[in-house]
Parts: sequence; structure tokens; C-alpha cells
Amino acid sequence: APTLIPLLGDQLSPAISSMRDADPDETIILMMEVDEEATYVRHHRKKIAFLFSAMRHHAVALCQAGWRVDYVRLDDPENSGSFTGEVARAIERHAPARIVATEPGEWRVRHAMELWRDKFDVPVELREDDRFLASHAEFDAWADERKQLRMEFFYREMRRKSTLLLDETGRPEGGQWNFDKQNRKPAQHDLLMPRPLSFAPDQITSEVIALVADRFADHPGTVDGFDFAVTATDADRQQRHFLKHALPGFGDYQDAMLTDEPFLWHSILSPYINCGLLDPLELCRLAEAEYRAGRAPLNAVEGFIRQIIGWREFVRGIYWREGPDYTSRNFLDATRPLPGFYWTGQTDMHCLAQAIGETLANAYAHHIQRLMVTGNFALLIGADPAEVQRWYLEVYADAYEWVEAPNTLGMSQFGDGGLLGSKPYASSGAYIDRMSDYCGHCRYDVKQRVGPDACPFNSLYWDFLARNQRKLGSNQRLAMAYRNWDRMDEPVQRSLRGQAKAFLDALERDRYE
Ligand code: FAD
Ligand code: DLZ
Ligand code: SF4
Repeated sequence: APTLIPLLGDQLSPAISSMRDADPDETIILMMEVDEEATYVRHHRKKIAFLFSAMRHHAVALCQAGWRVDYVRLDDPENSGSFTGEVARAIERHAPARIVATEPGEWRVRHAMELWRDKFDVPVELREDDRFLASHAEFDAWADERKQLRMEFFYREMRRKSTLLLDETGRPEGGQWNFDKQNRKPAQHDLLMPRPLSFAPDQITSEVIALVADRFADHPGTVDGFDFAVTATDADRQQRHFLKHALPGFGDYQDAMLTDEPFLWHSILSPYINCGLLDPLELCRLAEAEYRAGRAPLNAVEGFIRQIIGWREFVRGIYWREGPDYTSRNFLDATRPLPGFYWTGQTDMHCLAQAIGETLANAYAHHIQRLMVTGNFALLIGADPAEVQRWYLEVYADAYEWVEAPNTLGMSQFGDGGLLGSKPYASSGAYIDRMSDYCGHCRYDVKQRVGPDACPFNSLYWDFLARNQRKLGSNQRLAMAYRNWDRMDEPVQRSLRGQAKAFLDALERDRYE
């Protein structure tokens, strides 16, 4: 009897652990498009189209390589709608001797898969997902030894383990582990700015787009202009394109934002890395080679590698270590619903209109838009972190809970009380003004704090600090901000809080109109 290998939509890697020792003649690979995965949150339509198309292309590639793939399409009339239901049907079809799977990227699915052992009369083996530099055990061993977890120190371990950007003596290339001080430059509009490649939909993708437009009409975002890579070959083209054209400027402009420029010097590779079309470590080695060949500066290459072997690995470690209740944490007791414009982009705050509009169009926004525009705003208004977290999980093509939840609930909303960052990423309009050209296009004045034209971020920032003083007042990294607040005359404090209250009341009213 054959081995049944259920292969999930984010397991499209040639070296996935479930298939490692499998014999193509004795194996059935089961791939399933299921309603439950597409609707447990209302994923952006481009995200679903991307994943289904990548899954269908991967199935074709596996068949060409000699594997037997049992592929269940969403519109199959027998489709039960869930992984568990589809595995049950596949057991009837194939009478397998055993099931081997790679652990999923989410507690929800992990629990469902663990129940297979009781549910089915077939032995189930769940293997660790080893597409990461640090195993669960390694991360936990590192974390157990520390009172406070800081990415920077974990990152150095990962540099040592991978040997990326070390010199012959094992010290960090350039004498420092981190060159971020050089990396905070605003960008200018430039006709020669790099642009990601655009991949025209083929027959398979066009069919999927039609399916998604039909079945998920009530989900956010559009499928118009779909141009993602959906094969490993095309994802590799985008990878090489990035390394050649954008990596050299990646460091300098990492935090920059520009009107109508959604991509800047970013790689736009996260959807491909996270679903398995690209190998993160190989990408880091290719980036290192650009530095060694003198084609990209160290600050850019170090910064880029740090995002992948530092942040990406670190957030994954936190997600699994903290357990399934992580997504319900709410350190600041924030309860406000997200404003409706998160689903339309229609607001006069130009920075938000840009970040949200681009998100709905592309299922993509770059890091600083996510953190300092949409995330910062949600934090300042006291939005419910669970709702904020669901929004990010829905709208980004790269969003899977293991990476999205620590970034959103932890780093951006401080819902975990500071496991990811040592202080909340809260800021007034001044930060956005420094790092972008948004304010020049906005109906609000970023320099004003009160009055009808004042940038809402300004009063909201002070209101956030004042509102949360009991919980945040002892945070060393906010000491200066609280000192500034405490030094303000009371009438000034009152007018700032009054301005914020009027804005928040208006947000509330909009919900009922
Ligand atoms: P680049 O800027 O080119 O960076 C290169 C790569 O580094 C990315 O492809 C990604 O693999 C990795 N990376 C960078 N920053 C992070 C980070 N903080 N955590 C993990 N990996 C990182 N990233 C996701 O992959 N999925 C998510 O669901 C996700 N949600 C986020 C939510 C919030 C609130 C914030 C602030 C960040 C989130 N990130 C998420 C991290 C980051 O914003 C994206 O990885 C990045 O914008 C993807 O675009 P890119 O490929 O062009 O990245
Ligand atoms: C995100 C997603 C979606 C939208 N649809 C499917 C699907 O139909 N079939 C599938 O195998 N995977 C899908 N995924 C990815 C899964 O949600 C992901 O594998 C789990 O969240 C575990 O990380
Ligand atoms: Fe955003 Fe304020 Fe600048 Fe307008 S003025 S773009 S609301 S930061």
C-alpha cells in the first residue's frame, strides 16, 4: 500500500521534509484546494489566486518529475471543504499504509492534523518543517537561557551558524554585525527606479483567476492586473532581477515611502519564500555573493540578510514558543474596531490611502508602510489587536500566521507586551513626513497638532501615550517621550486630548453611517 503525503499550499518546496525519503512509485501526493483554508479569514483575492495557481503549477511539475499527484480542485463537486475531510476521502481512494506530512505553519491546522491520529486508522507521522535555519529545539534552547529575547543577539547566532558575511577569522564582515545606522534615507522619485518583473497569467492562472473572482467575490482586494510569479522558475527570475537591480539600494531606502511607488528597492519575494517557491538560505547566499563580487554594498546586503535569517527566523521562533493563545493577547486592552477605510482605502489621510490602496490592489505593502502607517495608526487609535491581526492575515499575499501574527500583534500592536520590540512602534506624523513625500500630498498639515487641518497622527500620538501611561510609563525607551508629555502645560495637554477625542468620536460615527 502507498504512503499518502498531504502537501499544503505553503509547502511547495522541492526539499520539503515530508517527501525527503519518499519513493515516487510508492507515494501519493495529495494536494487540496479547500474552502476552509480560503475562508477561515477572508483572504485577499490575489492571495488565493496566487496560491491556487502556484499549487496547480507545482502539481504539474511534480507529475513531470515522476510523482503521482492526487489534486483536488476547489470546484470538484465531491470536495468536502477541509483538509481533514479531504484526507479522509483520499484514504478511501488509496487505502494508504501510512500518512507522512510536514507540520503546518499555524496552530489551527496543527491541531487539526494532530487529530488525524485518532480519527484515521492509519499511522500519521508529522515531521518538522526544516526549511528554517533554527529548529524549534534550537530556538527554545537559545531562548531558555535568556531573560529578554532580542532579535539582534539571535541574529548573530544565525550569522555564525550559516557563516553568512563572516570573514576568515569568523568575525562579522566589515567589523560590525549591523549597519542600520547607514540605512535610513528618504528616497526621491526617479524614473530609473527598479521595478519588479511582471508575469502575464498563463492558461492555468487565468482559470484560477476566474474561479476566485466567482467564488470569493466578497473578499477584499482585486484580482485585476495579477502578475505574480507562480512557478519556481519565474520566482527565481524575480529573485535574480532583485539581486541585480534593487539590492544595491535596499539598505539606503529600506524605510523610505513614496507616493504611487509601492515597491521601491524591496525584493517582493516574501510570497515566494513563504510558500516554498524560493529557498531563503539560497537567496541569502546569492545576496552575499553580490557583496563579495563588489556589486552591492555591505549595508544593503547585511540589512537584507538580517531580515531573513534574523527577523524571519526570530518571529517564527516566538510564534511557536508562545503557544496557541498568542493571537488573543491584548497587553494594552485595546478594543476599538478597525475603521471601514481599511477595506476601501478611502480616507483623506494620504499616507493611509496610499498604503491601504496599494495593499488592496497588490496584496502587498512594504515593511515600513505596514509598520509605520497602517500599523502605527491602528496602534494609536487603540484598535483591537485581534482584529488588526486578522486584517494583515487577510490582505497580504505573504501572510501566514506564524510570520504575520508576531509581526502584527507583537511588533506592531504591542499586544504581547514587548516580546518583539522593546517599545511600541508609535509615532506622530513627523516620522512619516521624514521618511516619505506623503504629507506634501495630504489635505492635513503635518506640522499642526490641533485645529481642523492638523495631522491626526499628532494628537493621536500624545493621546496614545497619555492613555497608556500606567502600562508604558515605566518603559525606559519611552522615558523621553513621557518627559515631553509631562512637561507640557495642562491646557496644551487638554487640547491635544480633545483633538484626539473628536477624531476618534468621528471615526466611531462613520461606522454607523
Ligand atoms: P524585503 O523588504 O525585500 O525583505 C526581504 C525579506 O526579508 C522578505 O521577503 C521577508 O522574507 C524577510 N522579512 C523582512 N522583514 C521581516 C519580518 N519583520 N518578519 C519576517 N520576515 C521578514 N512578512 C511576511 O512574510 N508575512 C507577513 O504576514 C508579514 N506581516 C507583517 C505585518 C506587519 C504589521 C509588519 C510590520 C510586517 C510584516 N511582515 C510580514 C514583514 C515584512 O513587512 C514583509 O516580510 C515584507 O514587507 C515583504 O516584502 P518583501 O519581500 O519586498 O521584503
Ligand atoms: C492560505 C491558503 C489558502 C487560501 N488556501 C489553501 C488551500 O486551499 N489549500 C492548501 O493546501 N493551503 C491553502 N492555504 C495555505 C494554508 O492555509 C497553510 O498551509 C496553512 O495555514 C498552514 O500554514
Ligand atoms: Fe499622513 Fe499626517 Fe502626513 Fe497626512 S499629514 S500624509 S495624515 S502623516
